[in-house]
Order: sequence, then C-alpha cells, then structure tokens
Amino acid sequence: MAVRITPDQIRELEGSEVAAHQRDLDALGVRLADRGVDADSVISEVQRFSVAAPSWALGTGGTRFGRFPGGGEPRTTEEKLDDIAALHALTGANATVSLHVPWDDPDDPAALRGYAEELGIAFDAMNSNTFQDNPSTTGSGVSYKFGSLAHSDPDVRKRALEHNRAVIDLGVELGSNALTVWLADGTNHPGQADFRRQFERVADGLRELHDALPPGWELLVEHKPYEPAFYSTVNADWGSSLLLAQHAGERTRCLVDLGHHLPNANIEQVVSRLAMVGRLGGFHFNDSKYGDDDLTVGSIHPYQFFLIVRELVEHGEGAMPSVRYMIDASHNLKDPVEDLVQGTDQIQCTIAQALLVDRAALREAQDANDPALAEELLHDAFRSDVRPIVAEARRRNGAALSPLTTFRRTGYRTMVTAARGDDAVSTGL
Ligand code: LRH
Ligand code: MN
Repeated sequence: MAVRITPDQIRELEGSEVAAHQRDLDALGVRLADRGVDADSVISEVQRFSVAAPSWALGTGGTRFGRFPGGGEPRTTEEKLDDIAALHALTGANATVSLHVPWDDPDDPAALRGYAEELGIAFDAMNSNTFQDNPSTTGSGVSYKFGSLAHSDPDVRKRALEHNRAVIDLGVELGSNALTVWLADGTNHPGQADFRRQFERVADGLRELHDALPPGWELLVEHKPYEPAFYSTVNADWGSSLLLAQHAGERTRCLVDLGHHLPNANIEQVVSRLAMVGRLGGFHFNDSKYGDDDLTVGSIHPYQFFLIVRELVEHGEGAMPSVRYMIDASHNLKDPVEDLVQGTDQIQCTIAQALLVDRAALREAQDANDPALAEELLHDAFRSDVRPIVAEARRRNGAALSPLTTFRRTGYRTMVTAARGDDAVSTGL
C-alpha cells in the first residue's frame, strides 16, 4: 500500500503556522505595494509554475568513489511516481516527471499511465540513453564505447536511432510529447576522431530523429563540455547545440543544463541568445561549484540563478515563458525527496524575486548607461525576502507552507523504508 501525503494532513500539521504566515504575508504585501508591486499577481505567477522531477534522482546518487544509499529507495517507476506525488503534495509545483530509458522501462505503459493519472502526475520530456551499453538499448555485438550517433560504424548509429525511436514510441503511450537527447559522444585523445565527421554524423542522425517525430512532439538537444569524454565532446556548448538544432529541423530546440558550462561561463547570456533565436527549449536546473556536480538548485550560485531566471522573465515579457523546466540533480548525501523539495522551493523563490524587478526602470537605467542604478534595481529584487509569497502560492495550491519541515513531520521516509526495505535501490544516477 503506497504512502500518500494529503492536503488535509498538511493543513493539520501546519495549523499552528498559519497566523504567523498571514502576518508576514500582510507585512510584505504592504512593502511591495509601496514599490508599486501587486503581491497577488506575483503569487499567482508562482502558483502557475511547475518543474518536472527527474525519475533518475529519486534514489541516492554516487560517484566513482562511492555511493551511500539511504534506504527506502523506489524500486520501480511506480514507486518513483509515489515519491514524486509526495513531493508535489508538498510543493504544488512538481506536476510532471521526466523518465529516462532504460532506467525506466515499464512492462505495461498503459498501466503506468493510468497509475500516474490517478496521482495527478503527467509525463514531461522523455530521455534516451546511448551513453551506456544495455541489452535493451544496444542488443548484442554493438557498443556505445566509441559513441552512438557520432560512431564511425553505421550499425551502431542505426542502433542508436532505433533506441531513440523506441523511447519516442513509449512516450507516445505515456502522453509525453518531447524527447531529450544528451550524447556522451566525444573523444579522450587528440587525433582519436575527426571533429567535423563526428559532428556531421550526429547532425544527420538528429535530423532523421526530427523527421520521425510524431505530430505535436519536439526534440531537445542538450550540450555538455566534458564527462565522460575528457578531450572533446561533439555537442560541447550552446553554439554546437544551436547548429545541431538548426540542422535537425524546426521542432528541435536547445536544452540548457546549468551544470554543463565551463567555469565562469555567462549562462544567463546563453539563455538570452537561445531565446532570441527561438531555440530555447528547456532547462535542467541544478547547481555546481566545479564541474557537472548536480547539486541542489541555487545552493552555490543563487545570484547567477536569479540572473538566469530574470532573463527568462524578460523573454516572457514579465512572466515565465513556456519552455520545459526540469530538475536534473544527483543526491549523494541528502534525502532525494528533501533535495528536490529544497530545489523546487529555491526555484519558486527565485521566480518571485525576478518578478519584483522594475523592468521599466531597469530599461531606463540601461538606456541611460547607469550601471549603478541598474544594479540597485536588481539587488532590490534579489535581496527581497519573498518566502511569505512563495509559501502563500503553495498554500493556495493546497500544498505546504514549510515543505521540508512538513515532509519530515509526515514520517514519509520512515514509512516507505519500512515498506520497501533498507536495501531498496533505485535505478538512475
Ligand atoms: C548528463 C545529464 C543528462 C542526463 C543525465 C542523467 O550529464 O545531465 O541530462 O541524461 O545527466
Ligand atoms: Mn541534464
């Protein structure tokens, strides 16, 4: 019997918090009104937002140096949906899941779809996997050791295309309408492969995939500078990704994983460029200090994340544009659900802060070449404590004022660990 977190349970657990919350909210409402901001419009915009949970991040992540499972991990895709339903009950902002095949390989897609619908969870972009050899994706005699769509062997490329088409077919059965393709393809040694021929093979493969898309579907290409390839990666940066998207076709856009940029890259400018040419397809939100660390969203560079979300609000003319928002994180030390709760809360807070930027005054300061004033306008928003607004948006969505504390009060992890076992291990990273 799956463990559920209900709105009634949340209201009961948080009953004693409502009065203080209302006082904080009223006080903030007055301060914002003084700045000409209508708190209710910010609250409804935060209410409207949802970010997909990654199915591959409901278990404990690890590195080549070790993995420390916390127990009670979801053993099936259904149990991952149970955990995402618990997450969504607390945040009101994780109404979709992004599956990764073959880490998720349902025997009965129709049954899985029905299970998800009962939980109120829908399927966002599907992810293919041609970066690991797996009987179900490679079959015998084929390996992705030296790449997939970039491989010099046409049989390997053919196999990789077949896998991607199979993921699309599964997505159609589940009600998804997008495929994300991240390729590990690259080299570890100078001279190992020809950059141009590798790139052209991938470009042609993605065009073939694009042309095979069902009606209403889109293709997302995800760039990454290195890992697992450590000398060159075919789709290494936003420029390569844009070239691949333009070559593949109109329904191909670029997915920006925040951890897939070299140190000090100006990610907010990358977002602005891709949005400007209509090729910004979506995000994998996370944070990182050094490499693709997949840490909790906004936990290392909260101001950079604010500047990225502000670019989105600018592109959306005062609202979050309709691109695909997904979290892609790996939890080596934290409870996976708690990490996703914190990440989602951070995204909600950052959206509220970005909505507080006085866009007209900023435009004036920019046109007047007044960098100090421009920065003051950004800081006014970034330094605003918007937590009462975000808590209220969750409360109006029937979710929690304090999702992390309330998650712990429900005893959810203890109950699922009792049901699933200490040694229950999830598929994924
Ligand atoms: C690659 C990546 C990609 C996924 C994988 C789980 O680093 O970001 O989005 O396929 O992580
Ligand atoms: Mn990613």
